[in-house]
Amino acid sequence: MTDTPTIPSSLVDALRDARFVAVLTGAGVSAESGVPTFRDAQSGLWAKYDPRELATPEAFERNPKLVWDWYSERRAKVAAVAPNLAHFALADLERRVPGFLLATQNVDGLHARAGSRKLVELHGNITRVKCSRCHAIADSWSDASPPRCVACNAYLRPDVVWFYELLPADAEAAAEQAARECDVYIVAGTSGEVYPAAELPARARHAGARVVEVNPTATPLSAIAHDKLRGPAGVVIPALLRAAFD
Ligand code: BV8
Ligand code: ZN
Repeated sequence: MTDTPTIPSSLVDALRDARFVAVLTGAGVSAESGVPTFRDAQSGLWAKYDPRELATPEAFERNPKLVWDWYSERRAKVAAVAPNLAHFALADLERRVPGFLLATQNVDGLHARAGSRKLVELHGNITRVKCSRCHAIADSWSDASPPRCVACNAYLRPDVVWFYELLPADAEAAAEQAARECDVYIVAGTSGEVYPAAELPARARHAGARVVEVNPTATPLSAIAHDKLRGPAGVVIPALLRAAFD
């Protein structure tokens, strides 16, 4: 049993008295569900590709079949796993504090499946598919690689944010506002290397929030975290809730 890091009593008080709690999550929060993180070596036929090269408009332009098949494999993996204790604890935290917003970089949809509602998906969602030209969301699609849009015949693509594409404006604005307004900012399971999401914890600290990092290892964000809870999110976040609310 992974031992739970000690939760400072001042953090417990801060969480209990918080008017607004904001959270940023990354791939590490889904690791215990069996979803490989971005830094985990890609397996099988994808081993020779850097995810950051595949997740770009250029890659899709160059080789639409390759990119579509990569996402199809990831979509199938995500459909075969379930949310873990970290996802459920964050959905529970949402119900225990007056103000709350969870901003995720994850495209796996596991937060929503765990019951999170005050949730914004900064980088989209892999279970959704849209047209690469008219952006119409497709409810169903052929098994072609990639399939085509019934309205304009352009290729369909996953409804995710690729590198060098802008984030959904409403999601980004909501995440920035939550960072400015929160009393406690929890950043869990992210390496803090992808922008603009990686700027959010610093904005929260700058606005006076207490920043809590949940990650087994140190990251560039550790420097701005008041609390560094070293352990897996599926152990640490439930422990945080037990300490503060049970
Ligand atoms: C944009 C969707 C405007 C697709 C993703 C400023 C400086 C430098 C570069 C830039 C900058 N501003 C913009 C850029 C460019 C770029 C960027 O940030 N590049 C980086 C690589 C330097 N940003 C963009 O392109 C963004 N768009 O800026 O548009 C623009 C336009 C034109 C030109 C310039 C700017 C769009 C970024 C979004 C890209 N899409 N995903 C898909 O999923 O396929 S990013 C994707 O990678 C994820 O969503 C996530 O954001 C990132 C992976 O990071 P993490 O989630 O943190 O995962 P990682 O594996 O790295 O780390 C896991 C962590 O978990 C580790 O720390 C590990 O220790 C920990 N962990 C492991 N197990 C556990 C655990 N923690 C807890 N519990 C455990 N059990
Ligand atoms: Zn179309």
